[in-house]
Amino acid sequence: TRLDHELHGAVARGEMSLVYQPVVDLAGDRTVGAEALLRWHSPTLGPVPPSEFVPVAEDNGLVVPIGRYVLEQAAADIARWRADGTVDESFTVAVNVSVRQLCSTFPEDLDRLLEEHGLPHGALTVEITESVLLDGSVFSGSVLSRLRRAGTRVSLDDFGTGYSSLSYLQRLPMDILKIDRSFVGELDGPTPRTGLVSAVLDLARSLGMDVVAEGVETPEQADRLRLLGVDRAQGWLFARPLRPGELVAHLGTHA
Ligand code: G
Ligand code: G
Ligand code: MN
Ligand code: NA
Repeated sequence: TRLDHELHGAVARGEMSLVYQPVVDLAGDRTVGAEALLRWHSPTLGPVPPSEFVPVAEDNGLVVPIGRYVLEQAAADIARWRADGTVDESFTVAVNVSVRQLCSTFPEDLDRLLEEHGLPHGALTVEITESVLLDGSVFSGSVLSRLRRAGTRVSLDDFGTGYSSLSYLQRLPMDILKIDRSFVGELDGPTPRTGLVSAVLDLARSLGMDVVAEGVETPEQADRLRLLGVDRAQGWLFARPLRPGELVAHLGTHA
């Protein structure tokens, strides 16, 4: 296809970039980290969202070099921000990693990259989507264990939209659960549906996991999440995904 064709060489031609969406601590409204989100601006196709090109890149294998670009860019950005005092050592950047990328030489690549930039494993968090659990769970399980032994925190994205059962979560230990925005969206109005968020919180606590709520758009949603005891959140209420320079400016006023 056209998209497949244009995707070849897109990184080398400088068409890819990262934006960062702040993650806030709900108790203090402080920015404690950010999620790196990939952007592709093709000169012929225009902006193409990751939901369209990541699946194609998974199929044609380009997700490996693209994923390497994402890791390298995120590591370089965070190393620079730490060096110039924009962020402190507690600030973490979450990077989305696809199944195919995890199944390559991911842990080794990550170790080398962090060492090159003089970063501890805590500087980057690895975010995987729930569907990874279905897809070769035995292998990704060993990769995840290796990452976590080295000190990398692993986060389960889009939680609640897939099929992960309790037994998966017990067998594949992870550090953070990200509550999908579809559930956060039900926290508005006179009869908010808090049941699912409460259940996820209980589950996370029983497994010793932290929780991040995604897609927070209204003050009402943030208040309900605070009352329920959710630690951290991201969403348009706090900030949209920002270009690196915009994130630095944002941190100047929201750190
Ligand atoms: O804003 P947004 O359209 O960026 O993100 C949509 C989805 O695309 C995210 O939920 C995420 O799962 C995926 N995505 C964004 N950036 C990356 C990336 O760098 N790598 C991978 N594998 N997926 C990403
Ligand atoms: O990794 P993941 O699929 O969760 O990526 C987050 C996606 O959600 C990105 O595409 C991002 O642009 C989008 N997003 C971020 N904040 C909000 C929000 O408050 N509302 C909605 N609807 N989408 C958001
Ligand atoms: Mn994500
Ligand atoms: Na998500």
